[in-house]
Amino acid sequence: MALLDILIYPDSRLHNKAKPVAQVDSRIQKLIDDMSETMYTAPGIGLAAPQVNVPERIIVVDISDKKDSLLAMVNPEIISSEGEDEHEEGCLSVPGVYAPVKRYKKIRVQALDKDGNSFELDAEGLLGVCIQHEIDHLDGKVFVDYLSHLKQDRIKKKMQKSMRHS
Ligand code: GNR
Ligand code: NI
Repeated sequence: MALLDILIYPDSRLHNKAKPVAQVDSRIQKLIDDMSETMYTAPGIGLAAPQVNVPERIIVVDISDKKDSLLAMVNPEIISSEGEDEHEEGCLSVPGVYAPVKRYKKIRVQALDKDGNSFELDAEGLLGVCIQHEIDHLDGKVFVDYLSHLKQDRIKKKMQKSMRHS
């Protein structure tokens, strides 16, 4: 396995739309392993392939305390949703920044698993938030895109400053 480098906002590659995976083969399985290792090491509760500069529709999520409940989703799609709720979010691509974002309260998601088999999942709470955050990354969206332009400008400056000092 290998640790992958995570792109940091504002990086234009975080704003590209990712392509669907045509076939879940050994290349995709290895990428899922490397993404999982990268997520657990960060540490984070989710990671989307575009964050590690792979423009394909793959996400990994694990919200468990013991880090033993890995969920890998290829070509995930929200097939139904209910309600709205606001949660504080953070992102490995925007380190040190936290802000509330409005999301669906409940979602039903369809995806392919690591073996290429289709499955559906109902999610709410932190799992639902995290899956919506990751699917946004596949569509080229970062959570700060939902904030005011003034806040976005402040965050960009903060990120550029921290890059200069690292
Ligand atoms: O580690 C993460 N924590 C988190 C907290 C609240 C809402 C969303 C997230 S996802 C984030 C990891 C990440 O950046 N995934 O893209
Ligand atoms: Ni993120």
